[in-house]
Amino acid sequence: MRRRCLFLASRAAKERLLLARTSPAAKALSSAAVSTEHQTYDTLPPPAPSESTSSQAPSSATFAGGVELPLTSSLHIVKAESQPRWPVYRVIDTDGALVPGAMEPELSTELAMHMVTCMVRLRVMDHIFYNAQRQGRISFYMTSTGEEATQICSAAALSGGDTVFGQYREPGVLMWRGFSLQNFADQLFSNTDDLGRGRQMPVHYGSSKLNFQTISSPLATQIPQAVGAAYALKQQKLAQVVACYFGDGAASEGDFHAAMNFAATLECPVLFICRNNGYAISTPVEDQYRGDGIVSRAPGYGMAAIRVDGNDALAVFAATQEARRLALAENRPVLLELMTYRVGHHSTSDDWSRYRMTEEVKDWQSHNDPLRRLLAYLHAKGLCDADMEQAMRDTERLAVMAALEAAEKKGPPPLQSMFEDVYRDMPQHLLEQRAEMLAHVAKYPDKYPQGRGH
Ligand SMILES: Cc1ncc(C[n+]2csc(CCOP(=O)(O)OP(=O)(O)O)c2C)c(N)n1
Ligand SMILES: [Mg+2]
Repeated sequence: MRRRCLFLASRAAKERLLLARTSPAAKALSSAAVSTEHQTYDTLPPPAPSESTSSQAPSSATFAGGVELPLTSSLHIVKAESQPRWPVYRVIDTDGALVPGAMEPELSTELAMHMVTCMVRLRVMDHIFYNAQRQGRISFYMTSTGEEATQICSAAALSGGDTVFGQYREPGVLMWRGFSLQNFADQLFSNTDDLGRGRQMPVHYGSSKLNFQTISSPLATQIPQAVGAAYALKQQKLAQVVACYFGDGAASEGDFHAAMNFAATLECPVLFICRNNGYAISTPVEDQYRGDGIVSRAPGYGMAAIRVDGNDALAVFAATQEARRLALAENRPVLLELMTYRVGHHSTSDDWSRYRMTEEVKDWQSHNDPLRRLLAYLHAKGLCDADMEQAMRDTERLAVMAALEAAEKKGPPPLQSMFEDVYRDMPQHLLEQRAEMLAHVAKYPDKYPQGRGH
């Protein structure tokens, strides 16, 4: 009976196709055929035998794609809220103590100390550049306060050859890879040493040398691009993955869903690293989605996934390391949802006090700070104490101030550079535009800052 049913269904489909091909008017008939088919479908099979009364009833059947699916006679609509919540993987608790039963990842003293140094550096850098924006020295800035572990400890588990596609709140990944404080400062001032030559907003960093694709402002565009890059790596049989970072808000974009499905079906070695920091500017996650965060979407795409305490440096490191191993070994995407909290404003154009309570922010700062947790863990191991931490802060403060002051003194990139870097040989129309612009600047020197265009 099952075969007969499938046969009739496919015959109906063929008839529809033929009808649709014969005449435009047939479209109406074609849709009528659909409803007929539905009725036929409903009436043809025998009533589903109740599981308790017939031991002869098949327990499964083959459906689209040739998959064998279990059958049930119980009419039961599954509600998302009845599904169990995804647990959060944690290695150290909020006091930095090892969680009972957790395995410590293999982490050399050198690596652990480099992690903490980078976390301190990022925090100090954020503090100083945020204030520089408030003083009007730079036009825009975004801080990562509270999210340092998601960036630095995931980056620590990647290989330098892996390509990174970031959103905008991942300077720690670049920092881990060796982007210097001077590189950051030069980009923020759009000066002549800015690797992007002043063509991007502040914080939209990029570095081809460090395999970090330049940030773009429109949300989620990097996600399908990352999948394409991962597919290319796979085709070239390179033992590398792509790490793609994005926020909980970006995961609401259509690009996110398209990218997930492509990555799963094309079996691409890509790590989707979602920083779930509770907000997309002023929109809290309660208004962003109705499911269990971002991680719960992975099984729907046929994708491996893990939810991680993003403020636990060791958990982020271990989970990313294992996800990378899996992505490479099995050529498959892995989604990581790193649960964290955005302590600062969304950006210097935002004011968080308009949409959240001070107590909420203070609570995260005092009870769940990723840097405090890692420092406490290292302190217990005798690797770091308060004096060392203070010395680190002092060193980094001096280094950031030196980079800022040097960047501020540098002039802007030459005006004619805006015509470069797209074509190897500049086409005629750009040559003409460049000449016209230079002639204009030469004619009105008092209207343009000194040094520009020369
Ligand atoms: C396509 C698009 N829509 C809207 C925006 C404006 N916008 C910039 S950042 C942002 C919030 C993104 O939140 P999330 O992805 O959670 O990242 P977070 O800022 O929390 O790190 C929005 C809505 C944009 N840049 N691009
Ligand atoms: Mg967010």
